[in-house]
Amino acid sequence: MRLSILQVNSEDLAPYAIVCGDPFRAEAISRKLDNVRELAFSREYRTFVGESSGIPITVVSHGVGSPGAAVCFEELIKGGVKTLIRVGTAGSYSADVPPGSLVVSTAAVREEGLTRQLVPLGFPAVADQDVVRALFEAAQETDGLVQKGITVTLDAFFQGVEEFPHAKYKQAGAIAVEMEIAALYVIASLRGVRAGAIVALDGYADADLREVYDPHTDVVSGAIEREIDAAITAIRKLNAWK
Ligand code: R1X
Repeated sequence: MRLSILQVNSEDLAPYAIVCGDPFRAEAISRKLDNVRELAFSREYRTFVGESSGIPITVVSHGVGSPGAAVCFEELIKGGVKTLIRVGTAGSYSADVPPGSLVVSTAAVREEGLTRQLVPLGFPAVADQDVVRALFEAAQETDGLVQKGITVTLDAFFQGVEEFPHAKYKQAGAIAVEMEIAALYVIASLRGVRAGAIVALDGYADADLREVYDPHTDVVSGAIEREIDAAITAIRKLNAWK
């Protein structure tokens, strides 16, 4: 089957997919795999396939924000992908998890506009528990802080006249905020596949903690390297557990 937006053939995809926002990060992830092929680069969606320890893995970029990312997730699932792991970045809500830390998202607050067009708001955006366990174990094997917990998915990156809802979700126990995980988790549940997400914290979302937002630091690059390694290791664990 030809996937019309990703511009790839489903026969070329692997059942395990690592997804990330940035097309250049997709390339960086693919460089950690063996026998890599670039399948397509269509809009923001750049698709590779490769292998780790003989396990075929697809790597695809999904761009910024839930609606565009959802197109990618839906086409991957139509194409036969059964496990999706998002490797991303997020803003921290707490000095307990400073920039450079990793967070495995157990569930996401649906503060975006896409998923309410798919299913009522009472439906949870929740990760697959095996994927969470594999990601958390793999991240703990890397050198640095890792936590798991609830993350928030927003649409707005820059603030308008409305207040961001950070304070209430921080008070409720959420630990980080980003822009795609709720879409991934809701779509995975609706379509009957597994999903999980790991994010590298690249700054503080909380205005009280934030200074200048600069995600281009060595600390953040190191965390991104660690989360990529954790995602690949997590796939090896999941493949061994089945
Ligand atoms: O999810 C967020 C979005 O894709 C995190 O980083 C991007 C914005 O810089």
